[in-house]
Amino acid sequence: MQKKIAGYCALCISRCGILSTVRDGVLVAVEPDPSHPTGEHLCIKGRTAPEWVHSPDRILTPLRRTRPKGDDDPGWEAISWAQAFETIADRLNQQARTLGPESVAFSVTTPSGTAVADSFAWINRLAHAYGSPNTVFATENCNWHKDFTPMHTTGAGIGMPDYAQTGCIILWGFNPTATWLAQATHISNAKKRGAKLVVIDCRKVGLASKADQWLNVRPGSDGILAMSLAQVMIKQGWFDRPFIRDWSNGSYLVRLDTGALLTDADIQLDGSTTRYLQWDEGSGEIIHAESEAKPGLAGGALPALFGRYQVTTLQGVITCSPAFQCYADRCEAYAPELQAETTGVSAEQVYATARLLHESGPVSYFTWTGTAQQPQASQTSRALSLLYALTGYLDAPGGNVWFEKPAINNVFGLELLSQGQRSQALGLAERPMGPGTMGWINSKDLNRAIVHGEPYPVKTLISFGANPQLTKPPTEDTDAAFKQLDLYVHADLFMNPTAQYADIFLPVASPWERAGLYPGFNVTQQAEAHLQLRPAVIEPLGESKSDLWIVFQLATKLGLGEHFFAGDMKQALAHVLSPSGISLEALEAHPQGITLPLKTCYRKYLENGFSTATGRLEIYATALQEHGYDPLPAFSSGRVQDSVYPLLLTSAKWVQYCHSQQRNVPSLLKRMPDPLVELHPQTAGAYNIAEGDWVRITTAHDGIQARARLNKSLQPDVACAQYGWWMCDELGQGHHYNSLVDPDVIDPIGSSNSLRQVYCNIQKK
Ligand SMILES: Nc1nc2c(c(=O)[nH]1)N[C@H]1C(S)=C(S)[C@@H](COP(=O)(O)OP(=O)(O)OC[C@H]3O[C@@H](n4cnc5c(=O)[nH]c(N)nc54)[C@H](O)[C@@H]3O)O[C@H]1N2
Ligand SMILES: Nc1nc2c(c(=O)[nH]1)N[C@H]1C(S)=C(S)[C@@H](COP(=O)(O)OP(=O)(O)OC[C@H]3O[C@@H](n4cnc5c(=O)[nH]c(N)nc54)[C@H](O)[C@@H]3O)O[C@H]1N2
Ligand code: SF4
Ligand SMILES: [Mo]
Repeated sequence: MQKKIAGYCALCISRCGILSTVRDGVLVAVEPDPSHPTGEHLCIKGRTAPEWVHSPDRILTPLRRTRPKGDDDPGWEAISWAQAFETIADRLNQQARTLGPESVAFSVTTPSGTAVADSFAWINRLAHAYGSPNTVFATENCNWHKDFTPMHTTGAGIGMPDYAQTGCIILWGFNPTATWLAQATHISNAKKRGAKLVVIDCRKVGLASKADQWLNVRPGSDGILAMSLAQVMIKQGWFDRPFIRDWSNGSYLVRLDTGALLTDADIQLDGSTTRYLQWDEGSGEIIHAESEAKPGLAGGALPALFGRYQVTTLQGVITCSPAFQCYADRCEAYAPELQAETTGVSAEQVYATARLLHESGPVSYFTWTGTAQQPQASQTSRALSLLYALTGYLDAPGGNVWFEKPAINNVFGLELLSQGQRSQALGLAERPMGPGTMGWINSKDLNRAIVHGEPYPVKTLISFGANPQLTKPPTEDTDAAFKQLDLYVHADLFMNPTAQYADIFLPVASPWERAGLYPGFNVTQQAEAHLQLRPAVIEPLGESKSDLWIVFQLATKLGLGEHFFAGDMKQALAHVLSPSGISLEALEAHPQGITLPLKTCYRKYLENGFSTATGRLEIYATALQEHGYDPLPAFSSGRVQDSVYPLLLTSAKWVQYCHSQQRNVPSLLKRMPDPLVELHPQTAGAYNIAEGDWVRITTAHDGIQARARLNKSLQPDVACAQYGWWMCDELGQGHHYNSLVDPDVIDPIGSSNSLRQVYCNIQKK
């Protein structure tokens, strides 16, 4: 019996539309479904999914450890689901009473590189309903700077390029050919229709070969490069002046003595501290920002963006400048001529790129981990948001937009946590604007709480996938933390180096064995309007179960059924769907999904303003300033290189694998059998290294092995290596990229690690 069933590949963020062929209960083939809005192409991971689903390495029963942690063999013993839940629920109930629910941390793998997106919101809801503000995941090195940091500037994430209408696309530290196939497809289409392309990447990879401008930036200097581009655009007047004047706080006056925005309270007793002041170029006087004509409408006043003005305040006469002038001044320090050596990009190329942006709008951009895994990632994100704001195409046709998506109920459940509990999120006190605000914590803070009880003890970890032993830089506490946990539960399809520390392992069904709801496929308006309930195409293997089932079972056993539809998953999904107007039954009857007739609404700020503290796009980030951070981007040029560690190492993703996964898929391993390090041929020559040689990479923290691949697109002193390797027989241990990284160097706002700015040495093995 053979069937072909429509669905989507859930293995990464691309969520490509697929047809799965099932023969006698076995998944035998996966092919693209061209009728699906993301079904034009399929990558090799999707095509080889049958090998992954039916891998002999799948763990198919719940397991309990019988030997001490640290032993090579955990002495796994099969147990029943009932036994597993009893142990977990007893422990969680008891710990909530004795140490408080914050002493239990939850963990989840990345929804962008796994199928855990099916249950991501529900896993977070479980943590919140239980009372824990501590869910550890990859966010600080993954989506935080794409989805959350831009809020400090525009009140929203970066949105999505309107590829169908854009005139010029910037891909900044983002290689969709390897990481988001559906975007790569639309970029290629836009390119064919004549759109320009700018790629900013330290390797000429993916679409960079088709780019009109490829900027070979030195790892970690992206923020500086963004300021260089902005300097040219401001100096040449190549920016959307009316948009900046009317819709940003660039026209608000800044007191140059204190750096604060000038408000009504500065000029009159009992004045408001939230009424901002501008300089009217027409009358040569200060005016109240909001009391004049509605921004964008002719009202007589012409707020200045440049200049220095003397303003009489209650404290005397002080010098003020529009915030935009302060930004322009800051950009001067990063003028392209001054920074070419730091960024590796010539002043001529910066100038030519700025001109291209000016002449070929509407401009759109996408950025991801190339700019996020750096110790200055938050200010880098700010610099990118500001540069983009200069173009004026935010939320405009052909710019970065927010396609209309099906309306659904959000079940993330942060509101289930009291303010008191929310404020206990580990790391939130140190970084009040970081992921802690969403109940997300990082591994370093978690390890410290487990090992040192600081600021309070954490003794239990409930993990849905993830492999932080390899995907995060190890801290001195990492091993001790995983050994010291009283209870560590890991739910996964496979055993991994982190799961080896578990007390209880729960077997998870693959996305082909369970249903999954996806409300919006991101990349175009049509895709974003597509709502799909991916059906299970085969029975769950062995005793494996979906993450959703595990969450709902655990919730009811903990007495939290009221927040989980008394354990009824169908009712829960129907609740999620209810605002969309599409029923669960309708989606079940249409496994290929249903596209709603939604239309993009552009320039929503004309109606609503921006969701920032001042209600305007914030050139001057007032919320950051309030928390003691610089309201304008500022960057250090990084460490001066030394002779011991002369090379600058970064990392990237390849199409064959997601992070530390899929190394057990024979067809993929055949294509990419060893961890790679890319080196410039000249550099390789200087170290007597040839293509394919094993190389040792050393930093102040560790040394690892990788196979050399020569890549002449790199700058000679830059290298790029793979992370996530652990199954490699030839050399056993010693491929752990992140062990090279200094775990103590983190972004002060968002806490991202320095994964892409690692000073190292290499040697032929
Ligand atoms: N095949 C595959 N696809 C994936 C994933 C996967 O693991 N494998 N993971 C998914 C997830 S979770 C994510 S977050 C996304 C990430 O998707 P991407 O951000 O596209 O991932 P990367 O390839 O790691 O990084 C993009 C580019 O950044 C460049 N780069 C490195 N250092 C720097 C730098 O300092 N500056 C600049 N400008 N560029 C730099 C690299 O050369 C690389 O080409 O992919 C998702 N899709
Ligand atoms: N040096 C360096 N390090 C990086 C990065 C980098 O570019 N460079 N990228 C970072 C990024 S962007 C990310 S997102 C992180 C990712 O870090 P992690 O979230 O730790 O990702 P993986 O290594 O892919 O681990 C995924 C685990 O979850 C399991 N899994 C897969 N699907 C499911 C599912 O549906 N349910 C459950 N319960 N388990 C599942 C897999 O079998 C695997 O064991 O890595 C980060 N680490
Ligand atoms: S890009 Fe590959 S892994 Fe990602 S959804 Fe598409 S087919 Fe699956
Ligand atoms: Mo990620």
